[in-house]
Amino acid sequence: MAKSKFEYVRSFETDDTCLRNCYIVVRLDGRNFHKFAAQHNFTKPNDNRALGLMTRSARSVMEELEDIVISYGQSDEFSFVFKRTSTWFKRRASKLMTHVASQFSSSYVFYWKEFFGEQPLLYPPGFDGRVVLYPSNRNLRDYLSWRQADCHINNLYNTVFWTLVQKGGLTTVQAEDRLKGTLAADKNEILFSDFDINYNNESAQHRKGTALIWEKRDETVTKRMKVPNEEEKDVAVTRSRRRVEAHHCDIIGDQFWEDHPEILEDDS
Ligand code: DGT
Ligand code: MG
Ligand code: MG
Ligand code: MG
Ligand code: MG
Repeated sequence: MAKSKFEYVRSFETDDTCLRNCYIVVRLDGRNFHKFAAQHNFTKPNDNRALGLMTRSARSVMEELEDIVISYGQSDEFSFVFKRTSTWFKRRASKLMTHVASQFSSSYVFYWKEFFGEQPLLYPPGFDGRVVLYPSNRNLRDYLSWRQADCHINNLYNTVFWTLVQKGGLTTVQAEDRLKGTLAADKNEILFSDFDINYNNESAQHRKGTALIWEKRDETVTKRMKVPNEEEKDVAVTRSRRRVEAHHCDIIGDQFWEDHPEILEDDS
């Protein structure tokens, strides 16, 4: 077909192909969720409706887009890991990132009611996205460890802070003062001694965040079947189905990765 004289503008497009053999990580983060959380009365420090909606939206991303092997979320962020051999959208960073961000954002709005009921969504939320490449399993695990460590540090701080305010009667300024310079052990001690709270018994979802992975599960359904020379009858049929499953466990140590060897591909 003849080309128009305008065709040349295509050559202005730049190549953003992700380097081969690398895991492609897309991390999304809610835009100005400090305000969004306040305006929608998110409970402090953790709102289970909001966390549930984030997880539901991430599940939709995994189910609708190809080649995501694990995703990890906490607070207003979610990271999606594409397998290193993925050729989805020719590994073009902008395509991958925008598909993840738009699928996630539309799901967040679409499923809002399932988690917030009659409480209205006051304005359209947005999420930023970035792409980072990790060339080795060690680098990828360290990336996910970094996000989970961030979850732990923030959640420990926020748990003590809001306990001091909500149960200890301190003002937010006093609570901030009380926590200045304290280490993790000190924070655990405040919770335990002053409020009889063992941090390790707090919600795993809040302490560890949420890892979503694909798992095979046997599913049994009863089917009405016509058996030769007999009348129709109910027969139990078991088949193996891939499903996205949520884990709220440690992903920094080796155990999780040994339990799920199919997530990472060989480094060699
Ligand atoms: P950004 O990302 O630079 O546009 O700005 P923010 O405000 O989204 O900041 P970010 O992402 O560093 O921090 C996340 C904010 O979201 C933080 O202010 C606390 C809020 N948030 C996230 N999850 C919850 C929750 O479950 N409950 C409450 N109350 N707030 C939450
Ligand atoms: Mg930020
Ligand atoms: Mg944010
Ligand atoms: Mg954030
Ligand atoms: Mg099109």
